[in-house]
Amino acid sequence: MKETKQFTTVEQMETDMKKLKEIADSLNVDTFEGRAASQQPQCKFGSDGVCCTICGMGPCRITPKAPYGICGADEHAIAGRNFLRMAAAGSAAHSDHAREILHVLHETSPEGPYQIKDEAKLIRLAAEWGVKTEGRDIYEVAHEVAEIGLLEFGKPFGTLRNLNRATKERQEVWEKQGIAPRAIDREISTALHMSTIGNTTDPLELVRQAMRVGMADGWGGSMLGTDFTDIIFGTPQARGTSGNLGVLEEDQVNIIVHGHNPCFSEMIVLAADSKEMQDYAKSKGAQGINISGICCTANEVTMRHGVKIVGGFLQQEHAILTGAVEMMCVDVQCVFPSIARIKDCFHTKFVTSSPICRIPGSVYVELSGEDTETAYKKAIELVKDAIDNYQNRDQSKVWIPENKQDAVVGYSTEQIISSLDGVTNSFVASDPTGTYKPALDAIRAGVIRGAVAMVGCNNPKARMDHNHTEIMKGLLANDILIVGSGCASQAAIKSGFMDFDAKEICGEGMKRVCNLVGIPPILHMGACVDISRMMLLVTDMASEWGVNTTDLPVVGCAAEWMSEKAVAIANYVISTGLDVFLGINPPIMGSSKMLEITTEGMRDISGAGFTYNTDPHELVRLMVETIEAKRKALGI
Ligand code: SF4
Ligand code: MSK
Repeated sequence: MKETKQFTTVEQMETDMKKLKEIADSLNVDTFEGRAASQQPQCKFGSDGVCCTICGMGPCRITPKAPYGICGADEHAIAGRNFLRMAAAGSAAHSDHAREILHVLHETSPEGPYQIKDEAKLIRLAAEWGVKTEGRDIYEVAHEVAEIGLLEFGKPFGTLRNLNRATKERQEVWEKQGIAPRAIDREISTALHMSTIGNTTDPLELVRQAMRVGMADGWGGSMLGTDFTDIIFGTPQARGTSGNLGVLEEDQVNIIVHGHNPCFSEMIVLAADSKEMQDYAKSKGAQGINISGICCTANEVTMRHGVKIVGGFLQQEHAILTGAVEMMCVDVQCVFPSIARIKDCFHTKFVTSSPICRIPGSVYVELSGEDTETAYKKAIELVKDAIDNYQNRDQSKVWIPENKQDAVVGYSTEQIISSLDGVTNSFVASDPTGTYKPALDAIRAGVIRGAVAMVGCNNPKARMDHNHTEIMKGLLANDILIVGSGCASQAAIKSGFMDFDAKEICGEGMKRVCNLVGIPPILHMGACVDISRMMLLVTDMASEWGVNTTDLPVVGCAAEWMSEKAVAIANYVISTGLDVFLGINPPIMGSSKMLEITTEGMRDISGAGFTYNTDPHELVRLMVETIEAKRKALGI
């Protein structure tokens, strides 16, 4: 008889983290736990969103005794403007990342180092955008498509071309409600302009622009980023990997990639895979080169190469504290500047690569989208440097936790259709016009009750991965399918919930579906930008079913979010018609109107809204309630 699967509990992960924190303490270096403690109590004005620093007359803080800022703005205006600025910053981060990818696409060539891996996807996109492909060189097509894509950032007229991909109903809602995004940069600029001193103070209109700038991310920057990353590096397919701090290897050269934009990490993976570097590592006494990743760069390279996941956002410092890391290579976003201090206690080299993410104490090796020719050469030099650094590792300082779990990752929409087609239809990879029918049938029959997109970060305001994993267990037990991205996905990987064997924690219906389709109960859909894949998934499901996206028994959940990007994401998910459940309160609680607008008023705009609750079990109850209510409304 098959043994019962051993999952890794949050308590086990905490034990590992505690031991590594003790190592930090012994070295007299700070980590997030100590810094979070030293920030307590955190400023209530800030956490309620009623502190304004927008102009030089401030800061202004709203209290019962001082109900207005110097300019006369009230708490609703201040919290609304802060909320909008978070959404704008998040949209800027995802979209600028996408712009970089488009520049890389523009530089692709048959000689490399960046090439076209998914020609079929490029041709489909070219056809969608009216770009001639017949008889043309594929790179010529790629460069023209890249130019058109780049125009989406600053075109003076019209709305984003990807909005056409949505259902007719959504397109009409967006148009009617004034949230159909124009050029991406314009929405970010408008958001900043609207929220300067002396402009909009109506919180409803500030939220409306937050939705529009969020849409510029989800259906603009993020969607472009995802499509073109697939075209350059390949559309993800299901593959095996493993995750948690235990993936670091004692007898290999450990290189960690971290951040979001895979252009740098892809080159590192390629370089480390080369025979030249593998042989060089052996010549230096190592058994090989072990690449692992943190945050969304890890999600990108695991989906395309099976690269191991060393951990999520809150484990980046602890990975270095194992003493076993020769080099950490970062690109953009979610990088703790404290890495520069921690690495000084070890032999670890800390390499930054983007002009967007400059950190004192790091080695800077620039890799820009407009100058890609030398990228591979630079990656080879870095990998060689990491190998040379192996001999500097102080074995007496090495402690690698044992916990790690196997996982299956890489569920792009194309892969999901392919898996489903394994049940009923035949699938042609070059033309994924497949069907979600088996999934829809399972939902209609009630075998699966619905689906939840679990996304987002870790946040010291909650126990690391506790909200994620408790919610995952609760949803799966209720026969609710989960699709994941970002650090939420990594929580699932580290716990063992993304393994085929994980179905034993599911209800009977989910178990049957996992067995029949041959999938794990939580599908890894990628990085934060890949939440755009989820938008297309729900759009296609709604179209195939003949209902609106708001009718689907599907919701989103960011149980431990922390980034401004999550605010942008939540706004586009809600604009797409899906309710969003947050496990960390956003900084708006000091405004009764913002609370009302985001939980109720948004429903009048898009048919969906926020629910806030910091108790993961309550969140499960609320999501199940919403899903069941949607089922009832559908008559299923
Ligand atoms: Fe104060 Fe108004 Fe300036 Fe904000 S914009 S800092 S509320 S004066
Ligand atoms: S990496 S944005 S901590 S999910 Fe995308 Fe994780 Fe959140 Fe960064």
